[in-house]
Amino acid sequence: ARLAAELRHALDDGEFHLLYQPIIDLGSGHVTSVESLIRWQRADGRVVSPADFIPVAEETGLIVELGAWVIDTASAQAADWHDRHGPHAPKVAVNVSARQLLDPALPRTVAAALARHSLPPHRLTVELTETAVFGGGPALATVRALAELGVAIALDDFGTGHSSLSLLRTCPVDVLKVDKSFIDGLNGAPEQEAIAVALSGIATSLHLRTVAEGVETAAQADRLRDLGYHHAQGFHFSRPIPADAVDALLPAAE
Ligand code: G
Ligand code: G
Ligand code: MN
Ligand code: NA
Repeated sequence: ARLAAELRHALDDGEFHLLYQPIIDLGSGHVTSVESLIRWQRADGRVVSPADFIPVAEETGLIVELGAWVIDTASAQAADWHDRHGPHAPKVAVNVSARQLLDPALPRTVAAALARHSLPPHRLTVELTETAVFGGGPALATVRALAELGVAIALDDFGTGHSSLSLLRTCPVDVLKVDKSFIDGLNGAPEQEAIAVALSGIATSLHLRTVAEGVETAAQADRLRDLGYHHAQGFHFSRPIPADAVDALLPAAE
């Protein structure tokens, strides 16, 4: 209960900020998009991980307001990069939790942020987990409404949730983010590698883009390129970093 009250004040006092983790095109080596990841820096300077406060924000429902702040802030940043770098600007992904997806106003929240910042919809990606979408009903209807806005839909932590394959038929999906647990097994664990290979094949046949998550070594990156993965993300390339540090990784604006 105390944490819940503190989160409320933190939002009012502007104690949240976003970091951005680069997502790299394995072919060109360029940063083509970034995933926004929220951080809470308390007044005393301590940084709290979202793993510790997102579940509380979900339980209390504050995630709806906090999520709207994330969507607006990430859209503003995406528009700023787009203004300065044009077609070479990184696209920006936001994480949306199960509770947010049950809010029927979510598509309006996203549409308002796009309009406020004049951001072309395809420059924003919404990351959802299979589990959040699973079960169809209102969550699935909301995903369809988001897709109709023109934002990209990514399935996060893919392969670890429920109902993976039937979901690819019923849910509009553009990007599969293959979970780190399968990537960890490359160069050593044949069964994990077999799954990473199969997921790449499925994605390619369905014309989905693939992002390998949690890439920590050059050997994994090389193997993923050979396996036909399009994009990769992980500490091997970059940790989550502030927006101005992303700028330094982009080709100089014309
Ligand atoms: O950045 P880090 O790896 O510590 O993130 C931990 C977890 O918090 C991940 O599951 C990530 O998806 C989630 N997370 C990070 N930022 C956000 C956010 O803005 N909104 C939601 N709903 N989840 C987030
Ligand atoms: O659930 P989601 O995929 O949104 O979680 C993103 C989380 O994964 C972030 O907290 C981020 O810090 C973390 N992460 C990103 N790349 C790596 C990596 O290469 N290794 C590890 N251990 N964690 C990573
Ligand atoms: Mn994610
Ligand atoms: Na993930």
